[in-house]
Amino acid sequence: MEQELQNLENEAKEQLAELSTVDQLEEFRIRFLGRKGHFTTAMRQLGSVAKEDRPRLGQLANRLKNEVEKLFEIKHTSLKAASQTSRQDGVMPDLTLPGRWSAPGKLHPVTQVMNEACAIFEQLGFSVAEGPDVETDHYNFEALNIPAHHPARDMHDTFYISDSILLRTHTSPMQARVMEVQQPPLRLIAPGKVYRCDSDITHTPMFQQVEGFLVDKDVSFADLKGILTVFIRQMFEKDLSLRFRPSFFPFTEPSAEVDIACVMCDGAGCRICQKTGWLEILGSGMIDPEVFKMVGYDPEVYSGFAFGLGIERIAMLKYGIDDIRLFYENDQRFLSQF
Ligand code: 2NL
Repeated sequence: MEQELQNLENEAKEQLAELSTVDQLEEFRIRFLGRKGHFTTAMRQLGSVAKEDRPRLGQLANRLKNEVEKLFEIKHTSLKAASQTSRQDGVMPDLTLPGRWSAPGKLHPVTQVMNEACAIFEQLGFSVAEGPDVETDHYNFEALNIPAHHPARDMHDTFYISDSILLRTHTSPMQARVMEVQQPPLRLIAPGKVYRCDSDITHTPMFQQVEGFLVDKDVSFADLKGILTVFIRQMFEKDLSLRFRPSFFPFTEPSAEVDIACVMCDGAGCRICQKTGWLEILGSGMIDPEVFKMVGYDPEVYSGFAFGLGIERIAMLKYGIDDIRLFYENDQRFLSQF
C-alpha cells in the first residue's frame, strides 16, 4: 500500500510536468484529484488495511495528495498567465504594427484669437474681468444707459429668461459692475460669450466678444485711437490703416465705428469688402456722462473711452473664412486646420 501511494505520487508529478494547456490540466485534476480520482480511490482502500497501519498510511496519503495539489496550483497559475499573454490559437500579436493613434486636442480657433486679443490688451496695461453669462436687465441695459422701451433694445435680439433676467447681449455689464465698486483710474477688458437671437452667415446665437474701457482724468479720443490702432496692427501683424466713422451707441458719446483697410485687397476693393476697400471691425466711443452718473463717477472730473469687438469677425478676417457658422458646427476637418 505504501509503495502504491508512492508510485501514484511519482506518476502524478511526471504527468503534471508534461502538461502544456489549461484544458489538459483540468483533465489531470479530474483524473488524480477529483471525487473519483486516483487519490480518492486509494484513500478508500485504507479501510481494508491492517488497523495498526491505518493512521500512518492515512497520514502519508494525505501528505502526498496535498503535495500534488500544491504542484497543481503552481502549474495552473503559470499556464493561465501564459495563456493571457499569448492568444488562444497560440499566435502572438504582431508587435511591429504601429500603435493606435488618437488626435491630440487643441484650442478652438475662436479661443486662440480670444487669447491673442486678451494678451495684446494685457500688454497695454488692461486687466481682465469675467462675469456671469446670465445677467440682470439692470446690468445689461439700465446701467449702460439703455432704459426700458429704448429703441436700442430692439437691436439686441435678447434671449429673456424672465422679465428681469436674460442672457447677456454684450460683455459690458461686467464693466458696469466694476465701475460700481471701484474708483478710477480703471483699465479693463471683459472677454466672454454673448447671446443674441440671430442666425445667418454673419451671425450665430452665441458669439464671443472683448469689450474694454479706460477711465481716468483727461482721457481723450486720441487715446482711444492710439490704443485701438496698436491693437489692430498687432492682431493682424500688418500696419493697417484705420478709419473712424461717426456712429451711435447708447453708452458712448461721441461714438465711432472703426473700419480697417481690407486685409484681402489692401484697400483696392474686392468681393470681401464689397468693393469699398474697408472692413467694419469694431464699435467704440467716449463713455457717455450719463453712464458715469449712473455708477457714481463725476463726469466733470473723469472721462473715458470704451470699445467692443467680435472675436469671430476678427478670426474670419484673419483666416479668410466667409461663414461664421463654420466655427460652431464642430466639423473636425474645419477645426483641425488652425
Ligand atoms: C459693438 C459694441 C461698443 C462698448 C461697445 C462698453 C461700453 C461701456 C463700458 C464698457 Cl459704457 N464697454 N462697450 C462701447 C462702445 C461701443 O461697441 O457693437 N461692437 C461691434
